[in-house]
Amino acid sequence: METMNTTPMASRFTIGLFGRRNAGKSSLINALTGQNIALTSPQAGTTTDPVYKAMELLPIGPVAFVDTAGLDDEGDLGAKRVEKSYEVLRKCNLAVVVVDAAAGITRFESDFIEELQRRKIPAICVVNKCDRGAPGEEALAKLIRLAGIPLVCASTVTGYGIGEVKNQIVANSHFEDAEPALVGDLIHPGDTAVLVTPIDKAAPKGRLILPQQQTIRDIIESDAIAVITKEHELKLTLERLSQPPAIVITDSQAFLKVSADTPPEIPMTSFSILFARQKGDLAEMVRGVRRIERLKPGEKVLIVEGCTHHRQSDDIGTVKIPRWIRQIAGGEIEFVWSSGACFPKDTSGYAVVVHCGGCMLNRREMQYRMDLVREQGTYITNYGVLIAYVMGILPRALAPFPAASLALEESAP
Ligand SMILES: Nc1nc2c(ncn2[C@@H]2O[C@H](COP(=O)(O)OP(=O)(O)OP(=O)(O)O)[C@@H](O)[C@H]2O)c(=O)[nH]1
Ligand SMILES: [Mg+2]
Repeated sequence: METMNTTPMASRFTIGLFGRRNAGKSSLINALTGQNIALTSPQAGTTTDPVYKAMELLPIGPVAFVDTAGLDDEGDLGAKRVEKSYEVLRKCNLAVVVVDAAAGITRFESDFIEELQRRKIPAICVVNKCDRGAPGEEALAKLIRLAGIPLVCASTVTGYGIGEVKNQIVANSHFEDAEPALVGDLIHPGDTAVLVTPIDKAAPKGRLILPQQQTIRDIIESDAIAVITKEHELKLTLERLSQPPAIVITDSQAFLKVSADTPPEIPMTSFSILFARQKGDLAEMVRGVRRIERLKPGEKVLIVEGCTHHRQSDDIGTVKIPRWIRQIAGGEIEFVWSSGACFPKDTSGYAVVVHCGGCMLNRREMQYRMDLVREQGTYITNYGVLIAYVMGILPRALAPFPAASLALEESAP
């Protein structure tokens, strides 16, 4: 379970273990971590749901291993489990495909590796149970050819090859798709950044929400100073500072007041715009909001929430956003909602996808969703960009980001 004292799961380098039932996926997690944390047994189908195990794996740092159900599970329930194993891919930075040396690579592994390549997820293959007989030269060549990814022979029972599995995990872990800066590139050491976080009935008790925590962390890590206030004290806060802050960052719901209370020469943006930039492509989100301006009555809009953890009665995704979009479009628009893991593979029937901030999604998953939508000729935007647009302050909120500002001008109707 994620707590305030651990690295958030979405920020951990996530390593999924996949393979047929009984291949030794759970045993491999135990061997890699040196702990007995995953349940193993000779019974096929021991692991039924994805299980996340957070740990430190040097030199990578905080990682999460994901143990999954077998790719060859059968029956209605089995098919659902296989689907869940595939869903884990949306969070994976690296996949380990585990194969029983005696069984070799079949269409279960090949289909899966194909999906990995489609999603551009780096992967390695572990040929397990080599204590019972390692593949000969010819068999090994065939396995390497069929897998098409780096391959290691190992045994979780004797420990043979486990060190090499670790080496290959490290060698194939690509960090170029690690998350870029949140605010670090907008501030200098010694700068002050003012954060505005309304505390209303929707705010969680006794703490700040994850995007706020992460922004504070990024500011102090940049040797800058974070000053945090509610929207009502913003004016006073700015008066008290002896120098104007480098930036004011607000929760979208306080946009109007914060924009009014922040002098125009001080850059101002929102948490959700910062996250939209970090996780995806802000310029593309801006083009998506422009597409909403061109909506015609009868067109369809998909609203996607990455998680369901802060649903309220006057829900932004179910009430406010549809209302705003109908107003912008000036007519009846058909809305469809999806949430959690179920991002539809086919979005071609929609004019625009409106996505939540995606605080529970990692950058890779957000990129995958954006690519999918783009390939199908659909537009995408997100809550934060749309709210800024509706409030009439999108140009100001985008001013710190030249590429996105340009996209806003270029895509003007
Ligand atoms: N001989 C031998 N047996 C192994 C090895 N690794 C795992 N096993 C055994 O294979 C069986 C299945 O191991 P698990 O780790 O539960 O396999 P799994 O892939 O997680 O299986 P499911 O959860 O059922 O999909 C257990 O009886 C393990 O003890 C190995 O390297 N050599
Ligand atoms: Mg298992």
